[in-house]
Amino acid sequence: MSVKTIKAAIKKFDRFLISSHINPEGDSIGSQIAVASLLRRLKKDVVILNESPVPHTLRFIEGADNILKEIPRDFRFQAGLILDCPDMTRIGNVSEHITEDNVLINIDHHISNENFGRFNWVDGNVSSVGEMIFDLFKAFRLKIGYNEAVALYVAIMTDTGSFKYTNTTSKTHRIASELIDVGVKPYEIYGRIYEANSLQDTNLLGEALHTLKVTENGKVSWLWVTKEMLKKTKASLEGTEEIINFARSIEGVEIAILFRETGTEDKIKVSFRSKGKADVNKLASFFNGGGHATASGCTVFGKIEEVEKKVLEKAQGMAK
Ligand SMILES: [Mn+2]
Repeated sequence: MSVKTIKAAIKKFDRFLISSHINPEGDSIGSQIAVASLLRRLKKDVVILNESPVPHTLRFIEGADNILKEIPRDFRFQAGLILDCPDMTRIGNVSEHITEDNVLINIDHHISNENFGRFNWVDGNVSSVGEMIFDLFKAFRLKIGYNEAVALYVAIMTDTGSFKYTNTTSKTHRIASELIDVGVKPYEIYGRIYEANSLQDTNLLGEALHTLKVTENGKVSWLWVTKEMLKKTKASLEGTEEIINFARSIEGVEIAILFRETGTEDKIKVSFRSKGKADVNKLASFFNGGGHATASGCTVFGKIEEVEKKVLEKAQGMAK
């Protein structure tokens, strides 16, 4: 399906529930805020509902305060607009509010997307849902305002690793350029998000780097974040997502892996990053996870040492 079909679908309904995945990042938060603004300009009733809170580095985005954790009691909606989610389990407890009567509109860029909606606009070739929402503004012939531009810029900047991942295209830059023309200041947005780490999170990075290892052939690197480290540094789990980039940045590495102990016993969160050669969506799908070819994740049950062994075996098979 294309942006045109989604435009036609949106026109049919008046009341929307917008949601996105648990543990949200820049693309999910920025895209939700931008599309909510678009719908309100079309005189639609809109509620954004997320299971998880907005990470503190993203709270500066105008409209972030309007993301709710509980649905207003009298709010009835016709359509659920689900962003940046490969499947419906990713919206967590928000799914409890969705009934058979609700039409789902699915806008996503994960190649592993299950096309769970009545309307599915899924494009695995775009950097971010932010780019897709930009196209939606164009389809409705709406001039993008400053706050909308900031939200979209955040979505695109974060999902492209600040315009350096393989998903960054000339169109990505053309969109960014247009958003800058609206008034977005790249240094300001970058500073807000990437130069606002807490001392605790930086100390955690130090701890995690002590566990960094690389396979003999140098193609797979990995590190750990344990419960012990989180306790010692008082860091937040929220601040751990960027740590994997240090493993990825080593010369010759093709696959980087981060193993994180969660609060739950023997449940390990595993994140993967690839520099482009290895398809880590495939790697994650061995363990019932998914994502993109260059960034993906899964949850594996077991002790961290056991999970490391299992996952490394598969990863090494893919990066020989
Ligand atoms: Mn995304």
